Amino acid sequence: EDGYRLWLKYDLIKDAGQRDAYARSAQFIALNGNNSVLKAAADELQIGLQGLLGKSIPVIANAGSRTGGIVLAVGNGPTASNQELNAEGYQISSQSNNIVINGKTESGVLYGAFGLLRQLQTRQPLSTISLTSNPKVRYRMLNHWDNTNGTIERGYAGGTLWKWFELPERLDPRYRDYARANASLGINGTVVNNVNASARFLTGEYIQKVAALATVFRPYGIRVYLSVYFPAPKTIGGLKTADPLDPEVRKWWADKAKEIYALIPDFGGFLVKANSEGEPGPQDYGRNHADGANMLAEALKPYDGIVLWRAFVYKADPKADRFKAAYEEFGDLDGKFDKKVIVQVKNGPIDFQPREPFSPLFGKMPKTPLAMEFQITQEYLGFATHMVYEAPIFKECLETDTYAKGKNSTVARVVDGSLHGYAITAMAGVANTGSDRNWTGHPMAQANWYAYGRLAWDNTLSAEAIANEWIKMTLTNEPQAVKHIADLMLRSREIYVNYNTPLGLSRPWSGVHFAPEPWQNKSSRPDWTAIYYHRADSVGLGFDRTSTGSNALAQYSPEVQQRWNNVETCPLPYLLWFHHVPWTKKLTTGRTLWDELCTRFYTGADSVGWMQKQWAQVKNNIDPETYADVAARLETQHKEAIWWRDAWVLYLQEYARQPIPAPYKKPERTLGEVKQLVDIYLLR
Ligand code: BDP
Repeated sequence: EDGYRLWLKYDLIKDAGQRDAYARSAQFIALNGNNSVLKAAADELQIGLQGLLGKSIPVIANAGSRTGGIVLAVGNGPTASNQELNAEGYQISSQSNNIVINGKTESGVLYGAFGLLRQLQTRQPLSTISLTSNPKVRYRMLNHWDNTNGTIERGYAGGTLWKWFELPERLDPRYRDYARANASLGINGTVVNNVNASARFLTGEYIQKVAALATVFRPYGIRVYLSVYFPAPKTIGGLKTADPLDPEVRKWWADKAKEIYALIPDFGGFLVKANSEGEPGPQDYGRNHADGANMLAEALKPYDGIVLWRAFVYKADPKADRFKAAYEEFGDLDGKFDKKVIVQVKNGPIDFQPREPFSPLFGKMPKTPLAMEFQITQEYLGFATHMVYEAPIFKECLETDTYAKGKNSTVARVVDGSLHGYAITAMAGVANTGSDRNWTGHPMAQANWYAYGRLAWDNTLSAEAIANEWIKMTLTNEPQAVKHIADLMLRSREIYVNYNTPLGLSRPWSGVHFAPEPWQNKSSRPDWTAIYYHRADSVGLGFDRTSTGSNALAQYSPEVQQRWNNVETCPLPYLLWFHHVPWTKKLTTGRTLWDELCTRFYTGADSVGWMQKQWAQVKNNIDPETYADVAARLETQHKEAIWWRDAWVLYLQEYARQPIPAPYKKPERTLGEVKQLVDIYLLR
């Protein structure tokens, strides 16, 4: 078992009785016509049923009076009513002794086919099946940070999946499997290249390559998008400026869009990182984000494409609080964007930390559709050696109340449009896929791709339900083992936070975002040092964002402020995000800040030992290769968790000047020794 098949394993169901019961309901697949999306649906059902039932199931053109099969139906189909369906939703029901998969569109049927297979994979009964499922947001995307040279920014599972040097002529079979995996979750958009974009992607040469990828993705309901380099009209267009208000620049983009749509008629649109981390943008010409985004929207006007304009911006100002930057730049532009524009906001105000409060922008822009950007790749979550199940991170953000329109104005409702009635809605996940045979490096990181996709489809699913599905489809159906693994997954994020950034600490790293470096104090920008974020001093620890400090809290609704701006009542997970807390301050746990920090660092690192034991319990239920892979990675994780703990406690101890509280033992190494380890790690 090499993990290549992801959650689409379709291994033979061992229980013959169950297999027969399923087989009685799946004697044929009826499909009228030769639409390529429907064909993909029927193909998948054939592959899946062949594996699960050990039988080859015929595809027939029309069920006629036959019963005991699966009928794919588009439009009004034979179901009683599909009023409850939106464009990509599906309904699976039992009718006249057939299982009917009904969708308003072919894509709906495709998602229904995967939905039906999921029922078998998780061993649900089929005889009485009746389910309706609709995606909650319209654009459910993966963002690949892939470069022309084959590398992936913040990718930890090998190189890019896209073989640029072979495209457009050769289509790697893997592209189709990638598309199948995404379609199984309902992901319908792929941004193929890095947000730090090369202008090369807009050349004729690359548009052809991307068009070739699009032909493979199309039958799976997936549209391709490009990240664009804002000054491309200058770099590859030979113009003197990239000013978005310049008529020639506007014409260049309009022509470029035309060229793209001629080759990719269902092209999805543009993703833009501008005036962010050194990337050029409209501000270079005295214009604002809306000017830039609206110009691109105008270029896309004749077509069914959108502009995803990122709000990940902050300036190198030593006095500013980076936390506030996006809100300050975007807040006043609410209502100024073209209706084809959606502003893509990272879940937190800083940058994909193990735990962040939600970005205040989600409570601010009622007139501007906001897309959620989550990071699936584990940039700040231990790359591909630490096991961190991310659904709890995504859920925590989605479920937080912004109070934008009073109680129950959750981030989820902002993003899915139900709060403000956004015309377009989107969710983006920064992909964790790469050329590794198992796609994601850490076998358990497949669950993060899975969980992201499931939540993009339906933000009400629970982290636990998603974990259970994924485990059953991927690892084992044995109930006790499923329980053990789910428990492990569901606790993994909190464990990581405990040894890594407890109580609301953030960014204790330098450029590589892996090794502990809370002492790091030199960089080309103050906000690229660790000390900028944790603010340890002789008095205490944490970033004061109340009115006595940066007052970033003022960017939230009064109800949110009330919860977070009092150090006595601020929830501990967010404490140091908002408060500079004295080392000796008693927290609600009854311990002082210093003791509580130590407790978290130590229990966090110890808990990885618990994770190893928990994993060992399922040894007999898991394929041996996967078992050994995860066990080995957990061993590394344990070693590194202790490394993290030691780095933090020894460093902070210099400020807190207190002993490590009992029963915890003093680290076996000195701060100097830990620093040396990190220096070696950072050597190139
Ligand atoms: C940060 C990454 C950087 C990305 C940037 C972004 O460290 O590589 O380019 O985000 O999202 O997390 O633009």
